This record gives sequence, C-alpha cells and structure tokens, in this order.
Amino acid sequence: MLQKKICMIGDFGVGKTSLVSRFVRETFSEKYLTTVGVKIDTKLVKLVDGREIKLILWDIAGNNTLTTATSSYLRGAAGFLLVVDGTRRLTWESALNLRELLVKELGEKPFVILLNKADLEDQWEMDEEVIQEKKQQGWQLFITSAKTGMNVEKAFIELASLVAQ
Ligand code: G3D
Ligand code: MG
Repeated sequence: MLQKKICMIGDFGVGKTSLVSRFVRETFSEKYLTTVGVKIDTKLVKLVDGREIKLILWDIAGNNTLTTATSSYLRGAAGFLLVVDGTRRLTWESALNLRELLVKELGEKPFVILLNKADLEDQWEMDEEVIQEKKQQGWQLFITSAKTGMNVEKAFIELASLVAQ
C-alpha cells in the first residue's frame, strides 16, 4: 500500500490540529489542547483513479521559524498542508515564509494551502486578489472551516492525489 508522510504547517492557532481531527474523525470540538511536540494520525484515502493511499499526518506544534528539532520532523515528508487563519492576515505572511524554508529543507514538494476559519466571515482578512494571484501561479488554495467541515476533505484529497503521482 502506498503510504505518504504529510506535515501540517502554519502558525500557532491557525487550526492545524482541528483540521486533522475534522478530516480523520469528522468532528469538531470547540476546545483543543495545545499540541505539544508531534501528533501522528493516519487516514486511508481513495483516489479518483481507484488507488488507495495511506496518509500519515504529522501535526507539528506551530512556530514561524523551523528549529533543528522541526527539521527532523519534516524529514521524509512527501508534501505538506500549509494552513492560514483567514481572520489573521499575518498568518498568511508567515505561511509564505514557512513555504520558502520548507523548499530549502525538503526541495520542491507538493503542497496545498488552506485558508481556514471561513465560518468567521465578519472577521475575514484575506483579499480575493491575493488568492487569485496565487491560483494563477498554479497554487492549490482552499477556503476551509474545521468547524463546519467546508472543503476540508477536498483539500486533503487534493494533496493525496498530488503526492500519489
Ligand atoms: P493549531 O493546531 O494550528 O495551533 P488549533 O490550531 O487546531 O488548536 O485551533 C486553534 C483555535 O482555533 C481553537 O480554538 C480552534 O477551536 C479554533 N479553530 C480551528 N479551526 C477553526 C475554524 O475553522 N473555525 C473556527 N471558528 N475556529 C477554528 P480555541 O478557542 O480552543 O483556542
Ligand atoms: Mg495544534
């Protein structure tokens, strides 16, 4: 069976742990304990071509700098989910910086960007132009909510199909 390591990347509080829980268990809890170290979940995904892939999801405690310890967590990753809190514009800037660090660390690897917390519409800080610009560059961006489940499965499955190639 095809197995791929996927790392959750993004600032503290953007929703990495909540997204994994939503995807793996299809639930959302209003309360999560802060992730300490690494949590690993696995999920079997069926691709459109009928193949199955096991995603090994590494949930790394969020920092905007990758420490040496974090590099060892990244080792062997086939791809990553870059999570942004759509209600905090700064988490977008740091996601862009993190991606550059990851490219240095891992080389070019498949990734998708999740603009999370879409349910908090009145606090949304993402410009449509910025999103469209990145989409035109070929980036895969999904507007998600770990709370409602919007686009969560879609985003993980898109990454699964990218890393399965
Ligand atoms: P992290 O793992 O990236 O650090 P968490 O982020 O998954 O721990 O989420 C941080 C906080 O954001 C949590 O709230 C969580 O419930 C909330 N959250 C995550 N995703 C969403 C979402 O899509 N919508 C809304 N409304 N909230 C979300 P607390 O209050 O526990 O800190
Ligand atoms: Mg977490």
